[in-house]
Amino acid sequence: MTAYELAAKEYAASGVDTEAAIGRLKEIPVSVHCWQGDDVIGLDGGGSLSGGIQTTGNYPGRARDFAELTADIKKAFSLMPGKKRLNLHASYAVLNGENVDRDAYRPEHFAPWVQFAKEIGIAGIDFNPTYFSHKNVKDGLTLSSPDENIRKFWVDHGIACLKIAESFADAFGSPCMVNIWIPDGFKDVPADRLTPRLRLKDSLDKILACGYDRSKVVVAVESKVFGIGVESYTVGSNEFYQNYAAKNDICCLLDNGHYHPLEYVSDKIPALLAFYDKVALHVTRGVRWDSDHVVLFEDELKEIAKEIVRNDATDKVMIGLDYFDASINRLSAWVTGQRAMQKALLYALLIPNDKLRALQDAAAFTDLMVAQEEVKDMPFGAVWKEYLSREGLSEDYLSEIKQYEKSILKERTE
Ligand code: RNT
Ligand code: ZN
Repeated sequence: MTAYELAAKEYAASGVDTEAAIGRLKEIPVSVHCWQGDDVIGLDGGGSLSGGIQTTGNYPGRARDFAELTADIKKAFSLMPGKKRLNLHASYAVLNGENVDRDAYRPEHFAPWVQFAKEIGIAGIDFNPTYFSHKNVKDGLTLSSPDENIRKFWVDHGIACLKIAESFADAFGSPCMVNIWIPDGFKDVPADRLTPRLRLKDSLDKILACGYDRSKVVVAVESKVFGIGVESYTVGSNEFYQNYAAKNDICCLLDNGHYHPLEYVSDKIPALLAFYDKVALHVTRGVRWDSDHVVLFEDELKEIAKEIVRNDATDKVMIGLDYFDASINRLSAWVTGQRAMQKALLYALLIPNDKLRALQDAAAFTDLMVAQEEVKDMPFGAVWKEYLSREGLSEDYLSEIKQYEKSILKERTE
């Protein structure tokens, strides 16, 4: 018997069908962010990152233009198992020298991305207006700015992005998720916490009133607790956005780096599933702060995956990745994080969830504890390897990436 056959037998004895798990896993889309490839710099000219988020490190080989970024994405995606979507920021517009600002971007500025995504067999594109790294971030504020012209510019940017998102939905026949995150906040104690939030509310109302097609575009709002240089107050806080989303029938995006350290997104997912049809995620790994380290196969990631799988919410929870490490090979960062997400989903699919739920309902907590411990030393690795080989991949992705580093990345000198 092969290692997989032995594993399948052992799982079957605990009531788990490994074939069904593998079959489900390859259908769960993961939206992979484009911004790991270039340290969130973008292609539309800013050149540096602002907004209280930060990449650290100076590993050679950063993608500097559309051609380099797409080449890296193509290579990295070829080493990722499962169904992939591509998550783009508006700052990745391909402008070809045209003098146009973010309030007037059009679908044609992203046509090369659509073509590229189709060429490499991507299932769909998701989108993000870019409210940072731009001269119109005035005094750290965008949609909540007291300056009406600034607010108008960013409202128009939001509307432009919804139109672009519709074009992505049309191109792939698959709805596009648009996530709104703004960096707005204050470094030190504010004199007024309400008015900026009322201005943000009004700006969002104006964006949503543009008449976008809700069957094609799913809008999400992403809250945050604090950013670097904006430690004391965040306009788009959790309570603000959760209420805004509920009242306006849009959805919340939970980034697991955006809460106090002992608040868990795995616990927030089922809370929101009780009220919302859709919940969006930015899966990341914060080390002491929202540091966006590469996602690893760790406990909280497993808990997040469990909440998606055991609540039958694989079509309700839109999984997106959001991390950026500039201190290591960027392709390896991409693949390691995406594979970790897939591993966590497989791990959750291989848990006898009905059995465990029944123990909980029967208040059989002793049995439940023991059964949950047993899950941890099941032969997960053999099923993972089998899944990879059926996806045409092996466990080793690093040798290929090192080869690519040698032949392609080394040639890129700043
Ligand atoms: C920032 C948010 C946001 C960004 C990306 C680039 O704290 O997490 O989602 O990381 O949009
Ligand atoms: Zn995020």
